[in-house]
Amino acid sequence: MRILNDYVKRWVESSARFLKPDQIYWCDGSDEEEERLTKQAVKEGILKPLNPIYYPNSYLYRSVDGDAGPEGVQSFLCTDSEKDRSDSFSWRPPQEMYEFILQEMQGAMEGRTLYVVPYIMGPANSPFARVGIELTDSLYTVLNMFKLSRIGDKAWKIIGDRNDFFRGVHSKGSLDRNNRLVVHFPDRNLCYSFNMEYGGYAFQTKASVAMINGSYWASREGWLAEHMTILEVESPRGQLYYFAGAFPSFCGKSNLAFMKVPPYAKGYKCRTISDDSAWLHLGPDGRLWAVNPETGFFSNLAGVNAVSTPNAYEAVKSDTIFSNVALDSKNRPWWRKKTTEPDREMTDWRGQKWVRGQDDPENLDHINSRLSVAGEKMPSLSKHWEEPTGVPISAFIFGGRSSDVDPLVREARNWSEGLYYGLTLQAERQNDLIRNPFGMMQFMGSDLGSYLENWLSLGRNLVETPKIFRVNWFRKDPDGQYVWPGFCQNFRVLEWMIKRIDGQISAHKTPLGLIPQPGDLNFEGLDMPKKASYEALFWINKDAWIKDRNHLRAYLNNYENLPRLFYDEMDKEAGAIEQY
Ligand code: GTP
Ligand code: SPV
Ligand code: MN
Repeated sequence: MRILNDYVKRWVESSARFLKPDQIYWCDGSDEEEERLTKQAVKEGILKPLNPIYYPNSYLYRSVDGDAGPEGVQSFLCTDSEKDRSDSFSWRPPQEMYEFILQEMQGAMEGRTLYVVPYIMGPANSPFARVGIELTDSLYTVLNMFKLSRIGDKAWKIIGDRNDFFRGVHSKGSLDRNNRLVVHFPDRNLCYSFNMEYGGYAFQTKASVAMINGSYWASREGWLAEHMTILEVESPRGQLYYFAGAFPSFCGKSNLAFMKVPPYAKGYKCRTISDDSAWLHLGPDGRLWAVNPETGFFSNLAGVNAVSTPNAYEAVKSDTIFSNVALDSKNRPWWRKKTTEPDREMTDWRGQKWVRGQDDPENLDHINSRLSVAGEKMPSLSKHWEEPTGVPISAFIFGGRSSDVDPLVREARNWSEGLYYGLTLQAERQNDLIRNPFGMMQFMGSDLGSYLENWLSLGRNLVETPKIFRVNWFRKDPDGQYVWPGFCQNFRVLEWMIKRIDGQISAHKTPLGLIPQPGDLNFEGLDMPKKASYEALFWINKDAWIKDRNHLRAYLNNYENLPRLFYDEMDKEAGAIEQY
C-alpha cells in the first residue's frame, strides 16, 4: 500500500543522514503491526504489562524524572519574519535555529531505529484534514500514535505524491532534562522535539500540529485551532447540541467530554467528539463546524473513578497505555482518587516500593499521570465523531479554575462580552494564579493580538454567533470545600444552557452577564440546601473580582496591539463590578 513519493524519500534520507539511525522502519498502521511493536516494546522494557485479568492488553510506561510533564521545556516558534512571532514562544532567526537544532540532534539516533509515522489530522475525507509525517526513535511514541492519530497506510494514501505534508522529527536523545527542546518552523511546515519523551511534545500530532502550528495557520487562514473539548448532547426530543469548551490545562475539558448524564435527567444523552483539541471552520451555512484533529485520548487520570468519570473509567479497562501511574499489590494501575485509599504496599510511579502511612502520598502516582486510549474505546463516543464536515457548534463554554471569583455559570449578552469571558480565563495552581486567555496560551502559535483579531473577524462572518457561556466548577466555601459537586453533575449546567439556547427560559440579568433564575438550575437529588447553594454558587465577591482584574490588567500590559474592544469590555465590566 505504501506510496513513497520522492519528496518523502528525500526528506527521510536527508534526516537519516544527520540522525544516523541503525535502521529505518516504515509504519503501515495495521493491527498486526501494533501488536508486533507492542511485544517488542515489552521485550525492550519500554512498556510493562499490567495484570491481564483486570487490564488486558494494557501497559505501564514510566517517564524518567523531569519528563512526565511539559514543565521546563524550552520551546521556540521561529516564524520567517520576526513580526509574526508568537507571544508564547521564544523566537530566533529560522535559519540560525535550524542549523542549531540539526547540530544538537547530530547522531541522536545512533544504535536506534528511526520509525517513519505518517498521519492524517482530522477525518480522512474531510476538507479540513491535513497530513504529516513524524520521524521518531521512540517506540512509546509510535504506540501512542496508533491510538491517538490516524496513522499508516490510510495516511500514505492521502500523502500520495504531495509535498505539502507537515514534517516532524523527534528524538529521545539523552533525555537530558536540562536540554528539552521543541522548535517549530510554521512557515516551513516543520518541527523538531528533542531530549524528551513526554507525550505532549513527543507525539507531535498532539500539541505541535493540532494546536501550535494549527493556530498559526488558522489565524492566517481565518479558522480556529483550539485547546477545546467537543461534546454532543441529545435532548429527550432527539435534538442534538454541540458544545465547544475551552479550559486551561487541568481544568476539566476531558471530564466534560466524557460526561455521563446523571440519573435525574431522563432522556438526555452526552457523547464525546473530542477531549482536548478542535479545528473549527466557517461552513457554507454561516455556522461554525468543528472536527477533532485526533482519534484518541491522552487524558489526565487524576480524579478518574467509577463515580466521577464512569466513561473514562470504563474505557481504560483494556487496550490502554498508562503513563506514570502507581501499581497496586495485584499489578493493577493506580492513580489518585481511583479508590479512596491505595493498598498498604504499592509501587510508586518511579518503580520504588511505597508504604501507606510511611511514604508521602504525593510521590505515589504522578500528578500528570495520563491514559492513552483509542476513540473507539470510549463508551460515550459519538457516531458523528468522524463526520468529514464536522459538527455544528451550538455554544462555546469557557471555563477556568477559581476559588472565589467566577460564579458557577454566566451567559454572555453578546459575542464581544463572550470573547472577553475567554480572555479573562485563569487557573489557580497550588499558590499561583495563572492567566490563560482562551486556555490557549501555551499553544498559541500567533501573537495574542492576531489571535483575538481572528476571533473577531470570524464572528463578523457568522450568520448567527453561537452563545458563549463562562463556567467555574471550582468555587470554594470559606472552609476550602468545593461548593459545587461537579463532574457528572455539571450536566445540570448544560441542561440550563440548552434551555437558554432554545429560548425556553429567561435568565436573571446581572451587570456581569446572565445567570439562571433561582429554580431554573435543577438541584433535584443533590445533597445541597437549595437556597444556600444558589447563593453560594452565584454571589459576587467584589473584592476578589477587583483583585483578579488588576492581575489581568498587569498581565495584559505584557502584550501589544490587542483589539480595542477587549479594553472596552474590561472598562464596562469594571463599572459593573462597582455597581455591586
Ligand atoms: P488537560 O488534558 O491537561 O488539558 O486537562 P483537562 O482540561 O482535560 O482537565 P481534566 O478533565 O483532565 O481535569 C483535570 C482535573 O480536574 C482532574 O483531576 C479532574 O478530576 C478535576 N475535575 C474535572 N472536572 C471537575 C469538576 O467538575 N469538579 C472538580 N472538583 N474537579 C474536576
Ligand atoms: C495539556 O497540557 O493541556 C495537555 C497535555 O492536554 S499535553 O498537551 O499533551 O501536554
Ligand atoms: Mn490539554
